[in-house]
Amino acid sequence: MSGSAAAWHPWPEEYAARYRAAGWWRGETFGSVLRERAAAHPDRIALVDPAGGADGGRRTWTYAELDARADRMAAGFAARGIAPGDKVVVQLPNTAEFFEVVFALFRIGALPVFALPAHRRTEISYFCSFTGAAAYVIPSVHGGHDYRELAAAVRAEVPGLREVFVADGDPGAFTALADVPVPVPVGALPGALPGALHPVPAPEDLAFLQLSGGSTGVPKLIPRTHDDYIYSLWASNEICGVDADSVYLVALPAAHNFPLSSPGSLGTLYAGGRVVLAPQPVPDVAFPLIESEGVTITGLVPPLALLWTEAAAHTDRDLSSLEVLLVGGAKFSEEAARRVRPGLGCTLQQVFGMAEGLVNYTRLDDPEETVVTTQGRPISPDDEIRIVDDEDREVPPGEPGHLLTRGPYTIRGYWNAPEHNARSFTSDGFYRTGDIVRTTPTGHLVVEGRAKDQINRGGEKIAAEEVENHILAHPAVHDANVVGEPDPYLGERTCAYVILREGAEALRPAAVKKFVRERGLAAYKVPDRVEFVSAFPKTGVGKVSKRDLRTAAAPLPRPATPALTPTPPPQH
Ligand code: AMP
Ligand code: DBH
Repeated sequence: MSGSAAAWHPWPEEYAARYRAAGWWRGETFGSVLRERAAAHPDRIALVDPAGGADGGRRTWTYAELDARADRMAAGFAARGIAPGDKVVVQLPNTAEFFEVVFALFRIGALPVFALPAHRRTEISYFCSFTGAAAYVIPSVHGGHDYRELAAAVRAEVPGLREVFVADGDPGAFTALADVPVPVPVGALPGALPGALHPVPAPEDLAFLQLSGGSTGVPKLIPRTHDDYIYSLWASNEICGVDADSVYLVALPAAHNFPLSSPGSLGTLYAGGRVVLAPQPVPDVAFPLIESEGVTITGLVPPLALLWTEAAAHTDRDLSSLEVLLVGGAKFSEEAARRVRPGLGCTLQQVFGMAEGLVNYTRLDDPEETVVTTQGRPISPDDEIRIVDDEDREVPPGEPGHLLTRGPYTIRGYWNAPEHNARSFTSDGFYRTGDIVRTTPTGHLVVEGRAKDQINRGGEKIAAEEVENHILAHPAVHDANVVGEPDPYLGERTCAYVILREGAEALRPAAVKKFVRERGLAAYKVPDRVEFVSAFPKTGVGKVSKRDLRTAAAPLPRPATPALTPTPPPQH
């Protein structure tokens, strides 16, 4: 069965015992944590959804309210046949319902599969069919996209998908999320649903499936447990100074691992703090929220951090409550990093993390030089780091090499992917991150590059192979290679080099982009540039040299349109 040991790789018992004995794994579940916080401080505000009210105005939920809502939603899901171990694809924007739904699923031991609002038919159908999802949760319309149409297309492709829940507005042919909750008697046990036979999820059970940017033809799913993820939350809170007085702004898409857990919304809820949901990450939306809600901490990808730093110079908004800005997801240049403190008046923390586990932070008391020149050091004393050459031999200290890692919150295998796991994990359980790093004498990591065949487009990861496969489906295309090329705003953007079939009618770049888009792929995966060539550069052994393709990149035109970052930067 999907939730069973056959589908994922729990930590070997000796490691699990060690992580428990060390105090990293506390034996808590998300359901029990929320219940405890609600009991300890029922009236504290947990969530602020600035546009979530019935009239489109500000809406807040206290801890008691979130807890009660999660219970009623859990009971409603259970009544509709969602059972422990079931997968539910959750594709919600930054709204309070995201938390109501995921805590409800946590309570019944059903597993959210965290899709991003940008995902489209191809990705969602894959998540639904690959996980055998029982349900799919969407907004009605968001960002100009009608998710009900998307759900109808997915439903047609994946008949096993039993239910689609629509979180707001007109549900169309589907079920309104508001019709799901059922009353639950007061005082129900943590996680136990009255009238249901469901066992309470155990701390070592899977809590959800997170997505990997990946480097293969299809995205991979990352199985995370209550124990391991909750450890990454409270330890991140200690490192980032998140406590009950913190106000965390979710600027990036809520389901992404970074704003979810580093320390993110879930870390902040663990600490009893307040989470503010920004509908958009742009300064025009975020700055007024920082001012009115007294935001103390947030996390951004580098292009947005640059945008905010520049916009701060011209804003009338009072940003003085902001104490910490986390920047990660892609390499933050030293020059940009130096501008954060003078520009925004807050402390920068670089964060180099991955949904598979390992997260590194610069520390709040690190010297400024360390903060601007490194990507931080691991959360845990039990994070094991190896930096190796192509033959898996350790490189001398300070030399760049492949980063391998193992530890109390780093997975031992992707979900249901035995062949891929054989490549992505060593036989002794280290995850091959695909990143090239070096260490400094202080134990901080500096990201030097990447060995995986992936493009990091301003923090959005794109597996080259996935996009290549879609381009190859075009009848006029003989071969295709997708590589990253420098972009002044995004860091990297994508270029597809395409060889047309002999005798095929000439194509325009726009036709290739349209073709990829119409295959139902997230917009950020559509190549920024398409170049037609007659041959690819080859390596000595005759393989396509992506390195040569990258350096063959054309001169930089205007910045590409960002995905995580909706408006282009101001032009100077
Ligand atoms: P994923 O595995 O999809 O969660 O993406 C994680 C990857 O993002 C890492 O393995 C890195 O390649 C990249 N990444 C995340 N944070 C940083 C950072 N601060 N600097 C450079 N690369 C980063
Ligand atoms: O890029 C990431 O996946 C990432 C970046 C920063 C991440 O997962 C995280 C922090 O937790």
